[in-house]
Amino acid sequence: FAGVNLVTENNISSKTPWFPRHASDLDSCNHLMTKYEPELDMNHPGFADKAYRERRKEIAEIAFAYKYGDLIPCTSYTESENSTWQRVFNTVLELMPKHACKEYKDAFSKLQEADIFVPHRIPQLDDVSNFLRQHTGFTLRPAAGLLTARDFLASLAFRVFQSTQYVRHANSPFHTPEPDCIHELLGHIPLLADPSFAQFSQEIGLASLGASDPEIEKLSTVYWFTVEFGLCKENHQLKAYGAALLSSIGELLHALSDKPELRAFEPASTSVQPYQDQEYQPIYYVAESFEDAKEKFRRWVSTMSRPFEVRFNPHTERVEVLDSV
Ligand code: TIH
Ligand code: FE2
Repeated sequence: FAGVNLVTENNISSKTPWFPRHASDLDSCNHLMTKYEPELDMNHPGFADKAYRERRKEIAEIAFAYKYGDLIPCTSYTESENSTWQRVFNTVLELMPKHACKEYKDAFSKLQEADIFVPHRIPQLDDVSNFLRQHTGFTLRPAAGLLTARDFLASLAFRVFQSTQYVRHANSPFHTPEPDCIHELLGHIPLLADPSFAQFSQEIGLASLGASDPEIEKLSTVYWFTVEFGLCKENHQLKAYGAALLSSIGELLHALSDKPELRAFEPASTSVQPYQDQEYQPIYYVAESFEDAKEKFRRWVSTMSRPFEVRFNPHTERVEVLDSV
């Protein structure tokens, strides 16, 4: 690291958007995107269901009150919520052996052994957070809904994953247009327990700190086509690793059918591919492996315009800013 200096506050251009420097700064990274809230979106299955909307609000209170260092309060889920979980959980069990990547399956087994993944009850975020901490150092924070890309990606830089805690509407168990805890748990959690994937996720986060708006847009598009909807190869077969595929049997089967277009993951082109988030994707990107995706991502990130580099110090949970000479 010869020639690399820590920069002082003043060396960061005043044009650089604010970004969190310490994990506790994530207390300010909880801005919500309102586009899918059940009150506002007429297509949302909860739009006409007042009790559902009330329940969502009740659970969101936990996230609004949460501060760095708190335990994540338990939610006591209703019988109907647990049964929605069970329906999705059972289909994942059925489809996973054939369609999920190896890393997902391995971590899934560990979550079952730890009694965190069981069919009849929704896991509590605090138990999941402790599990992840022991495997990759990732932890969870409760989120009240879909966050802005900037806030969501920033938390990944600290190995913090912002997770919703409410449950999708009982009428649409197999696909929802917005994240819910079933998506977080069955989609994201297993891979966040995999060291290589955890590293990839953190690097997307680090690249986002202080990035310009157009760069954030590109990074969140890469996130979309990898972490959410990614496919990969395994012994010449196509497997799913994207969380939104693994938590939605509807879309998983669509992705692996002959309907969508498949392209090789290439950050420069993937990052500018427009996507839609209401229906199944028409295009998916295929990675050779996590290691290969990470290599390509690193090379592409190094072409971004940010005039400084960052590195995460896990002992202090602080992001250090370095001059990039
Ligand atoms: N479509 C996912 C599901 O049904 O589980 C939820 C989503 C997560 C991110 C985008 S959509
Ligand atoms: Fe997600």
